[in-house]
Amino acid sequence: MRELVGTSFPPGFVFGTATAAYQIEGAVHADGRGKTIWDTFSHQRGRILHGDTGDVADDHYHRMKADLDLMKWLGLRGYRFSIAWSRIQPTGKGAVNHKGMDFYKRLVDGLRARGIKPMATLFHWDLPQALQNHGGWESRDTAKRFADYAQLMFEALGDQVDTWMTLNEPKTFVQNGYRWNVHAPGVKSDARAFVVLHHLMLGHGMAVQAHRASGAGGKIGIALNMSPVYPSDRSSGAKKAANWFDDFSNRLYLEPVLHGHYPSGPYNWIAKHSPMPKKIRSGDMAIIGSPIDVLGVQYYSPAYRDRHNNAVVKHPRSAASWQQIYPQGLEDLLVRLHRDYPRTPLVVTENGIATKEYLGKHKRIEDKQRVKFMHDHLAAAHRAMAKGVPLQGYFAWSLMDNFEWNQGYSMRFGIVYVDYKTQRRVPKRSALWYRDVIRRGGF
Ligand code: GBH
Repeated sequence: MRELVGTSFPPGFVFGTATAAYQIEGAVHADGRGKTIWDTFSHQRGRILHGDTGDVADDHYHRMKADLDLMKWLGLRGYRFSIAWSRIQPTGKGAVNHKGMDFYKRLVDGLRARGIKPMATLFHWDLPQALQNHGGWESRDTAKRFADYAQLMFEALGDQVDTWMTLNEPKTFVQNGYRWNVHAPGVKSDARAFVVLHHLMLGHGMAVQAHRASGAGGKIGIALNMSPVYPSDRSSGAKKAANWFDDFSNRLYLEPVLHGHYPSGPYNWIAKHSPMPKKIRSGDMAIIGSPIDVLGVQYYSPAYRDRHNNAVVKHPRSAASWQQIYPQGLEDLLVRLHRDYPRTPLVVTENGIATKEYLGKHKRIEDKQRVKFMHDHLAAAHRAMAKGVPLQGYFAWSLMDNFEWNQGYSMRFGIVYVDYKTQRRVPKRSALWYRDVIRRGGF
């Protein structure tokens, strides 16, 4: 392995930024796009802070060319975006909607022309509403539909996309969407949630197999959000609670994908609360465990558990109440993933911090907190690499401020500020800093 000096990253290391379709595109009626569960959800009263919706968002659908030039100006080596399934198949099945497909073809062409490696996520939560009307991910059929849609994408862009990610954060979709009723489709049912989990996993595995069958050149993986879990003190109770939470929030997603089975602790709990076990057919686990080329790691916050199994806060929080700032957690997480899954290369597909800044009369947003956050997390990633972790890249969440789900536009994660009245993009201090880091290959 090439020696890492100071905080310089290896030449092939992919410095990128990430976004997702519903959070930036807007243009929800353009070119035959079908309705999604997030269109439905965001238009229900009381669901989203201030009644915000993704109808316009960053209007990226109409401003893609300028946004590509912004990425070029930043010097990005990679860009992670998601594809809105309902632009490709408005009802989630059937023939390709060519105008929708053309948008992603132009995006991918534009990235490649600028020397930016495209990473495409196939599902970042915006399920076509027509499929939801037939049970959505509670229905096994949706996994098959997803693999069919994935296959259409591999046929169209298989040779141009560097890396495919099947699903973004199945945990968040299951938890927020089906257990806590705060994301689309707005359900509160453990029974249904874990059926959804199995079908998501199955869809992932079927898409991986479709990718292999297509003969496309690129890599494929899945993007999982994970938190290192620490006991809040030295008691055996806290240790036990932390292990349980780790099983439930990390291993429940890692083990099926990388070892082809659900971990027994969470599985036994699920079996008591959900008919999910009845949905597992013979052969499913082998499909789910189909080998992947890369694991996407999304890290925002650590988690602590005390002996009463309560969550404990130990570090300063960001503007998002759920986020504790702890860069060391990223090193710990990466090292642990490499220890448990030594054959799998890793890429940080999301890492970022929420702020609530407003441009006002100032010319620039001096987001020193974000600069420090990115610096400290990149340094943590670098330490993990120095310990031998095969980390291939780092994608900052996010390229620009966007629709932060149930928090609407109030929560800003971008390194580029978006003025939602004018759609003007204004690079924050963190964007200038990142640009410099990319140019120098480190800091
Ligand atoms: C990622 O989610 C998403 O992939 C991305 O779309 C999003 O914009 C970004 O990070 C920033 O949030 O829901 O209040 O009960 C991170 C997902 C957010 C999931 C916080 C768990 C827990 C607290 N995490 N959530 S809450």
